[in-house]
Amino acid sequence: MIELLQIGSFPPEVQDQLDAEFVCRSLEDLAREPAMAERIRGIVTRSNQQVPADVVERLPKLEVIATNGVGYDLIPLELAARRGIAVANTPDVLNAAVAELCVGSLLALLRRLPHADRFVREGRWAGAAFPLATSLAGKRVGVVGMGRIGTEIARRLEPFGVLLAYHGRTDRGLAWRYEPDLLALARDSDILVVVAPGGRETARMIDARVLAALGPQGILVNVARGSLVDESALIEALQSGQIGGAALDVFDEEPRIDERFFGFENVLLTPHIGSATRETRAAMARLMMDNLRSWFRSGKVLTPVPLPGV
Ligand code: 8YV
Repeated sequence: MIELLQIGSFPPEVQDQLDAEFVCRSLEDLAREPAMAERIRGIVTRSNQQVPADVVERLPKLEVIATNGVGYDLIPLELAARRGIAVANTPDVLNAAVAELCVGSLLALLRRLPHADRFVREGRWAGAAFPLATSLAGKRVGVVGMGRIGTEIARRLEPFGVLLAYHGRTDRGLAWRYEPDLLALARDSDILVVVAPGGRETARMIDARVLAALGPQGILVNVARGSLVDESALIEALQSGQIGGAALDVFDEEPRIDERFFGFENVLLTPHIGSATRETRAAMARLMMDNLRSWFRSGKVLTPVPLPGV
C-alpha cells in the first residue's frame, strides 16, 4: 500500500478511510525510522497544521500534499512548485458552513445572545428587562476578501437589509461596491468581515490604522486566519474602546489564545469552528480522499492549489 506521511490527527471515521487505503506514518515514525523517507509518496494533513519545509525536503519520492481544508497558508508552496509536487485542498464544500458561522456570530454579537442566554439562566429576567442591543438591518458591511466564502457571506447578509461593499486584490465586477482602499472601506463600514486567505500577502492587513478607521461603534468579524489581524493592535483597540466589538473564530496562537480576550464583554470567541459541522467535515474528508485516489490513479488531483510560478 502507498505510504503517506500524516501531519495532524483526524476523527476516527476519517482515519479509518485513510488506513483502509494507505499506510499512514507520523512525524514520530519518520524520526524513529529515517529510512522510510524513501518510501513516502504523499502527505495528508489539515489546514491548521504546519507542513515543515525541512520535512518536505527529506522526502525524495513525495508527489502530492493533500490538505483537509481550504486554507493552504501553512504549506510550503514555493518548495512544492520547485519540486513539482501537487498540492490539493478542499474548497467550496465548506463555503456554506463558514458563511453560516460568520452570520450567526455577527448576530450573536450584535444581539448579545450569549449574555441574553445567561441573563435568563441566572434568573435575572424576573427582576429586569434585558438591555436593548443592536440591529443588523441598515448597517454598512465591508467584506475583506470577496472570494468563494466572502461571496456566500455577502449573499446571506444581503436579505438582512445591509449595505455591502468589498475590498480585495481585484474588482470582481459584482453587484456590490468594490473599494480598492482598505482604509476607506473600514472608514465607510459599521461591520468589517475578514475572509481573505492567510499567508504573507495578507499578514497583519487589519492593523491599528484600519481598526482606528473602523471606529468606536465598529465591529470586526474574523472567520479567516488570525494572521490577517494585528492581534495586539486589536486588543489595544478593544481595551481603549477604539472599536465597538469583535466576533473572532481564528487567532494567532490556536488553541491557546491570548487570554486578554477573555475579559471583553463585547467580544464573541469561537474555537475555529467555521467548517465544523458533521456534514461539512464529511464532505471535506471525502474530497481529500478523492484528491489522493485521483492522484495515485491518474496523476491529477481534483482540486489543485495554484502553485507560484506554475
Ligand atoms: C480547517 C480551515 O481545515 O479549511 C480551512 O482552511 O481553517 C478549517 O476548515 C479545520 O479547522 C482544521 O482542519
